[in-house]
Amino acid sequence: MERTLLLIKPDGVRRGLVGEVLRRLERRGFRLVGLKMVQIPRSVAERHYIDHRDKGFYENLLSFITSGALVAAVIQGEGAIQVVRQMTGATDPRNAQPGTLRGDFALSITENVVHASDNPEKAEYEIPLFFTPSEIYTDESTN
Ligand code: 3AN
Repeated sequence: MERTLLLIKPDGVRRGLVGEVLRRLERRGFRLVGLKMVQIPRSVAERHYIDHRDKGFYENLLSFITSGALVAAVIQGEGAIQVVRQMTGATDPRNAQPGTLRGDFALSITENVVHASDNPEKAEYEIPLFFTPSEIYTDESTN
């Protein structure tokens, strides 16, 4: 079964959107198999955003993502990577469709509420940055 990493970024936590985001994902039929609140150190943020290290917005991005607690979740289900990305909406919230998380809750490209892995290789890279294997609850262990 496919798994993806979903982050509710510090702005989403500060604005009280944790329940709303998780509710939408669960209602869609996905299962939460990992969940934690954590303020990540710069070293984890650097690894998470390694693809953006040469971009002009990189330092801003790092200071924002480390600015407060975030909620990290491992979401499991059929087509999780693609479907959760669709539910997230476009990176620039001005282009995000209404009905998506960013389309409903964001206007800023930096403070855009959520992150979701954008392909299987990324999901495989990102999940272990936030979760050890024993923090992921498989069907067997939760049934
Ligand atoms: P997504 O989060 O939709 O996968 P990415 O991976 O292209 O988008 O970008 C990662 C994060 O970097 C975005 N969520 C956003 O916070 C930030 N970001 C991307 N593009 C810009 C930009 N042009 N200006 C400022 N921040 C940006």
